[in-house]
Amino acid sequence: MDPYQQFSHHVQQAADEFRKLDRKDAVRLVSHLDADGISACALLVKLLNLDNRTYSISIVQQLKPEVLNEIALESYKTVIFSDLASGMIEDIRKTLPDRKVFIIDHHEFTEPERMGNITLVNPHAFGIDGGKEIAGAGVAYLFSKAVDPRMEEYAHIAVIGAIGDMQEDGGFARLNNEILQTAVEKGKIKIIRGLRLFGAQTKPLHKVLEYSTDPYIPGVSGSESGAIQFLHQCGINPKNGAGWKKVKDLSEEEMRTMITHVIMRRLGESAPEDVLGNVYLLRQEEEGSPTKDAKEFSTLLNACGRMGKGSLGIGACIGDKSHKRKAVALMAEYKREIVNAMRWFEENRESPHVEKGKGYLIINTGDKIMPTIVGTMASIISRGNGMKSGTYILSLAQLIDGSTKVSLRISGIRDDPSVDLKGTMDRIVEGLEGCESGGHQHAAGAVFPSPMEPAFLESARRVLGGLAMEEKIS
Ligand SMILES: [Mn+2]
Repeated sequence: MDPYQQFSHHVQQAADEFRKLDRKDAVRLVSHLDADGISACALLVKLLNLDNRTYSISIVQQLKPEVLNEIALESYKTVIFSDLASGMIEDIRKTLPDRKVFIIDHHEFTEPERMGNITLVNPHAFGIDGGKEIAGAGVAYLFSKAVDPRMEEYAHIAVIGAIGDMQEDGGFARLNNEILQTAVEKGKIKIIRGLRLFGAQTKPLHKVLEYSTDPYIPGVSGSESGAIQFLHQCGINPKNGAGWKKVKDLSEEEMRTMITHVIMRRLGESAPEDVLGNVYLLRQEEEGSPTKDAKEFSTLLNACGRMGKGSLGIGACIGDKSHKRKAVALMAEYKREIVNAMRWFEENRESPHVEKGKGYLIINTGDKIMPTIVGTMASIISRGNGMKSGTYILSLAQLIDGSTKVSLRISGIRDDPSVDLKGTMDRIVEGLEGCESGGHQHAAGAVFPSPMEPAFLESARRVLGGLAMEEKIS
């Protein structure tokens, strides 16, 4: 059997285990708070609904030992973790020895000594790359479909999760692609070739162009007047009567003209035609809504999770109209939080909260910024103007429970294989007892008790400063 057949066989076995569970017993679900985690949870919720089972949900940023301790006090006989927990198998086995546990995940992990009562469904166990080929929602989809084939009707939710985890790159790799094909066959997703512009469904056209930093459009990105002027050059009136035109208002002819002009503007860039990509539209969603484009949908889910209202995102995924409306409203609040965070950063740039080192920036927000959006803030700063390419951005936020959450990003360089933020974070926390790290190549994080901040920062300065030195030499 090849690895894919083995994985599929294993998913089937896990589904058999699940079917054996008594319907009288409620199930405990715990999922990650990002778009992928919420999509994964939505699929499991759908499955439990179809299967006439009752359940209770928690959406968390990290699976900390405290979460496991709380579950240990509850009476649920079955616990399902999705889009997290692969790295916590030992802790789970020790804290929940008498429960049936399912881990439905795609994060890398080290094989534990014993699995005990845990059923792990993770492509990495079969040498399949869960970083590229399938996200947490995809694994949840395969598992759900193995339990109940009717779940094929929800394949598109797994696609939203994969997009949220940045697994789309001019198309999808094998497992994701199979799931996408099902969503297309079921009439849920339509793929169109178009400009890779974020917000195309909901924002005015000139705003979409102004905010486009990837692809970067010289003279247009970052400039509202530049964007309006650009549209006039294309022979497109940016206005639509009294309001502004959106991408959907363009004729095919206008769209083609605009694409040509964007490419011409980018002739000085390394890949000028790199503006076209696949756009994944959800057929059943309304035109112009933030849930029409799968990419925007994933942003909406992420916002719900980070604002502490993951259940709204789950409702939006499974088609609950009222939840969807509330989720869209929440998006505005989320944007305000980000604007506040960026304003705090601008105001404190020259204060002791922001430390500029050689090749790195450390931003200690204390308790001023929501811990769930500190990583987003670091990402925006890393993409901003005036940040030297290759600068490490480390941000810290204190949680009310007495721990500190850290995010690591890097500016510029996107496809440099020598960049490995997860590896860098692992080096920073090495030898720091009680400090947990995680993440991947382009984004990493850590959590530790707040009194450890000085020790953590000392190590971070040494590691990040050392990387800046290495780059100079090479
Ligand atoms: Mn994920």
